[in-house]
Amino acid sequence: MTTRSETQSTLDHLLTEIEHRNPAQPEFHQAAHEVLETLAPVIAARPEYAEPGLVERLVEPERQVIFRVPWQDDQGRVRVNRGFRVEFNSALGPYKGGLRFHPSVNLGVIKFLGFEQIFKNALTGLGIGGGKGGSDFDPHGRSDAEVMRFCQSFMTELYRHIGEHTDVPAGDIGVGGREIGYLFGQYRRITNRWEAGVLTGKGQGWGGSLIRPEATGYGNVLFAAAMLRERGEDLEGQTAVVSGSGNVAIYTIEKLTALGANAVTCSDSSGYVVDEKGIDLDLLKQIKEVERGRVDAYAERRGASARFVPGGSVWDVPADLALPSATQNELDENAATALIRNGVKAVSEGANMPTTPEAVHLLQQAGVAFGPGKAANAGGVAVSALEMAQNHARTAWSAERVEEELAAIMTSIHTTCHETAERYDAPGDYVTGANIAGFERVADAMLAQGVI
Ligand code: NDP
Ligand code: 2IT
Repeated sequence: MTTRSETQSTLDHLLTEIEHRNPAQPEFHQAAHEVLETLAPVIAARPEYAEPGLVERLVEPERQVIFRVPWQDDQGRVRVNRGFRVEFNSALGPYKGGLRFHPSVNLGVIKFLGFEQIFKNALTGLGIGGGKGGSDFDPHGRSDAEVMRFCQSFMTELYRHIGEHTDVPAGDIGVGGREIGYLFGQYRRITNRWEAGVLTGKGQGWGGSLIRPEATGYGNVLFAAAMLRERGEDLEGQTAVVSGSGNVAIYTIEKLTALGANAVTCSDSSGYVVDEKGIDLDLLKQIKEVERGRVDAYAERRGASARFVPGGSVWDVPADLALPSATQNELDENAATALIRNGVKAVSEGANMPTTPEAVHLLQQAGVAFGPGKAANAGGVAVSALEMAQNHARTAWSAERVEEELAAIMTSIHTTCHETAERYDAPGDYVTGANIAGFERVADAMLAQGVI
């Protein structure tokens, strides 16, 4: 029987090896650290998980594709971007995970996202493996025609690697309904197949699921509510700070408002808006979803209750709840200190890895309920899997049915994380609970399927 400390030193050795084998990929190192630092108790307790090579296989993607994406801008100039798809783990089902179009995308970013996705998808309890992709293409300021040509070029390579039983991409930063439409069209043209289940997040008239656009934000609010319930509280009357103003942020604010909380902020890379009366969602949707504008326009048009703060940290705004919904490492030690000083009760991650490890530590030490993204934002990919189920059955469920299933999945993820944390002597530690529960499900499938 190996002890926890012997197991931890084996894992530490592996982490050093990961850093050497994957140079210049700090986000991937960070994601691997965050998971491997919590697995010693389960590996020490269950000898089958100490099998040589199991964790080593888990941290090595099954396949990584990198490709050139040439396209012409509206002036006829040829532009060249880089495309990625990292197919990380398919023990539980076809690779599943979004595509991110953002200038900061590189292989390390896609690997961190793909690695997180393995555990997140396992936690949903559904049959989906982990993958992620994207490009360093920046859609900001590009015309619809440019975005279409880019998506068509991107898919002209990606189509070889995906399929409803193989790998099923969806949206992420910079990829929403418009991009999924162009990508699906090109896939259909090249393959001459109506293969609805090859992409999720499709339009509702042509194979998309109701509630998929809302699912990540709604799910995160349900997860936050479940954490509060554990402490004998609910959302009613709580003030919430939300970062971002894209898909996840908008539907986080919508659900918070519906459940009686007051969401007072949103942000983008130019700064943040604070609105004492609570964010006016019709106005925010008009500016962001229709006009594709910036958040300062919200403050200009809203009137006296709102102001725009250029730059600055949204986490300085006093609140009971914080729901980071923009990007990785957006909530650091200083932000955590400000939130704690202002009496925050819960932080629930809508984005992937938005809280730095130091900030997570501070929040947990201060007794703040902390919901890690791989549990709290799993509602989006869960409804993607429900979209795949509807596509497979050539049917469409009602919004009520999808929302009921989403709520049941989020409750089950919360319970699983909570109970797993207790089982491994870390009561209330959702990070440990999520990592161990996700790991157990994937590891069991990998062990059963042999060394591949
Ligand atoms: P969107 O593209 O719809 O919105 C992203 C928002 O975050 C924008 O307001 C954007 O502002 C801001 N943002 C992005 N990058 C940065 C940056 N480097 N610095 C400051 N602000 C930034 O993306 P989503 O809402 O879909 O995704 C948000 C987060 O949620 C991501 O971490 C994503 O991985 C995660 N997620 C998404 C899911 C989904 O279903 N869409 C599911 C689970 C997690 P600006 O326009 O100025 O860049
Ligand atoms: O990070 C994520 O879970 C997503 N971007 C959604 C993935 C999906 O396949 O719906």
